[in-house]
Amino acid sequence: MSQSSPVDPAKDAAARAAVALVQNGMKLGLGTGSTANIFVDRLAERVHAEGMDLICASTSKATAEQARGLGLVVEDLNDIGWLDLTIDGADEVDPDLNLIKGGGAAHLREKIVATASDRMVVVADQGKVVDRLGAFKLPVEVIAFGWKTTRRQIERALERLELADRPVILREKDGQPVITDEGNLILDLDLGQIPDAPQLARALSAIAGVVEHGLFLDICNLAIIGRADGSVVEL
Ligand code: ABF
Repeated sequence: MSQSSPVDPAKDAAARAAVALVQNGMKLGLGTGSTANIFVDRLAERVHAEGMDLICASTSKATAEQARGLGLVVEDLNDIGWLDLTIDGADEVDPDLNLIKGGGAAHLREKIVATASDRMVVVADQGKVVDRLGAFKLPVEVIAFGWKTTRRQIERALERLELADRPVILREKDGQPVITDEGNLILDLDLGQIPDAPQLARALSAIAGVVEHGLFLDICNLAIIGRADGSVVEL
């Protein structure tokens, strides 16, 4: 195990169930975050126990380091080309399998990897399941150049969508802006509720300076939701 803290039983249950979906010879996308990390741990256990051959692409430097440290083969997505399956975490999952991702600041690579996969499966604990997306602050990765202007454009877009006065917050850690693996910044949109996610996604994607938003619409094929008692449900 690569975790030093006790493993959350709900996340572990989801991760174990996802490992069962992996078949020998697959090209596999590896997600980012604590649940994806548990999946990578469990995957490595199975790969070594069964002598499986897999080629993995990672959604972050952190997961690539973890996976390689556990003896998994991680290659550049450009060299792999296309993936059979990606397993990743999420910040919110709605009943239609639409997601908010990006709490770990990795949603740009996560979306590239997920959409280069035949199948994308989310692993999450019950707390991530919502009726409607938006309580989790929506992450938007933006170019550092002119980011304050980009923020203003986002605020204007929100006004047009009757989401005026919702805070758009530069993500910081230890008093410094968070820098993504691609060298960009993150703006977190505190929306409370998203009335029309496709409309918001289109509006954000149309803004110069926005690299990618954390709405994953019609990308996820299955969500494996773990519960504290070790059981799982599928959405
Ligand atoms: C990544 O990790 C994200 O897109 C999401 O933000 C986060 C979920 O992390 P955790 O599993 O730790 O809740 O998948």
